[in-house]
Amino acid sequence: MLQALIWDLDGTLAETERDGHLVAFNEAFEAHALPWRWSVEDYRRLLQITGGKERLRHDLAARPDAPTNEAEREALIASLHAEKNRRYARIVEQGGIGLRPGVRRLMREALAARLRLAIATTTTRSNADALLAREFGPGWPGMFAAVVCGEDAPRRKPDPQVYQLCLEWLDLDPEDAIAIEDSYNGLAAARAAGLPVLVTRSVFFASDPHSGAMAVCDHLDAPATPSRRLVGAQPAHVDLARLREWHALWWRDLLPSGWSTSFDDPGLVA
Ligand code: XBP
Ligand code: MG
Repeated sequence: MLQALIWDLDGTLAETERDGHLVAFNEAFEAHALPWRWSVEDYRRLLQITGGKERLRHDLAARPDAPTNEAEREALIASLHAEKNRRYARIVEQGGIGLRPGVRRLMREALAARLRLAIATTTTRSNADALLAREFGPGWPGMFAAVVCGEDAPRRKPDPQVYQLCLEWLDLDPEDAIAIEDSYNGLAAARAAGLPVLVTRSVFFASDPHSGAMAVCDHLDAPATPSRRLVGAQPAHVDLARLREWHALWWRDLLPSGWSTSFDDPGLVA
């Protein structure tokens, strides 16, 4: 029985990377009087590294003008990351981001049907708090049964840790929930935790493979394509009735038939 929707945050709830983190990283470089800037194309490549500090560490490793002393480099990474998060929160508080189409509608629908909502993100908790407070107001903690962030799950996606912890906090099995993700790393993490995944493509991950997804869409108000093993029409948008239908098919027909649901099973390409 479907009991919860587990949402990724960056790229899924909102286009936080393009409109928030990238802008804030570049502002942080400037505030530190560093000549470094990331272009949109640089950032698309860097997003293969999940986690803002990890992304900085990866980038600095290739910069001849970054500190060579490890302690100094780590101190710079920590300082840049803290500055980036302060600036990110300011962008969010000023309303510079906003939810993606259909997110609020599907959340309301799920809550009205007494499903639980949860967040499974690798971002820092202060970033999640800023976005959720801005979009849902001061009562936002009452909307979510679990909010698992980067500090809680240090092993970054595609490691399943953040999803496993989320299921643990919800006291649910993977059969009881659906994950909603935008990136292949996120899809892989959720699938490795045993969850069926709806992929809602974001700007930076639009061409990521979505092999193993339960269904894929450009956003929740757009038509969705279910995995070809889930027989059914292409709905005009993603609503709870359709998610319930796919979820039931996923577990009732797909698994007992002996098909593998590993995320690289080519038979599961949507
Ligand atoms: C999100 C991330 C995060 C954000 C930045 O990935 O990788 O690192 O880019 O946040 P996902 P921090 O959507 O797969 O959870 O700087 O706080 O890490
Ligand atoms: Mg994401």
